[in-house]
Amino acid sequence: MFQTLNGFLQSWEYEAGATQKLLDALTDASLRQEVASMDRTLGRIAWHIVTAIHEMMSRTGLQFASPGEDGPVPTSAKVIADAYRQVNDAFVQALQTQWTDSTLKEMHNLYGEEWPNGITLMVLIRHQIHHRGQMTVLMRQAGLKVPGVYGPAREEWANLGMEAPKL
Ligand code: NI
Repeated sequence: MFQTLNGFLQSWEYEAGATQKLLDALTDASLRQEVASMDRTLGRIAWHIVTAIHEMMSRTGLQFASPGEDGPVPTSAKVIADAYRQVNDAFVQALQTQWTDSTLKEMHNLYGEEWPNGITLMVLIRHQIHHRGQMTVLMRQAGLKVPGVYGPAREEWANLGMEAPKL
């Protein structure tokens, strides 16, 4: 649970930056990558990450512009990556202008439970991490280079003058 708005914003800056790097690495063809025909494609997961910020945070009364969950998934990777950039900027600006530290203790109904906003922000981060992990697997399967998130990806070890650890 976040106690201060600044504490969240500092964590979120890194998380949103890592998400943006992944979205910027997508190609149009890769959006069709899927684990199985019953599962979400890479494009659908990426778009879910974009729209989930507003889907979740609007339940707290926070107001900012975002595409909705229900529209069709864009077929352009650039459209998805640019949408995340815009939604994220609007989200951060909304937090900075509409919330203070004390707003984090306010309770709202999220999916049938009462959560303080400080918890909702933590869940937002965890939800994004969960889907970002799914994305990195599908990105490898689609033959894309995957940027490192919490440490170097395979190709990035060489830039550090090191060999990737073998398992
Ligand atoms: Ni989800």
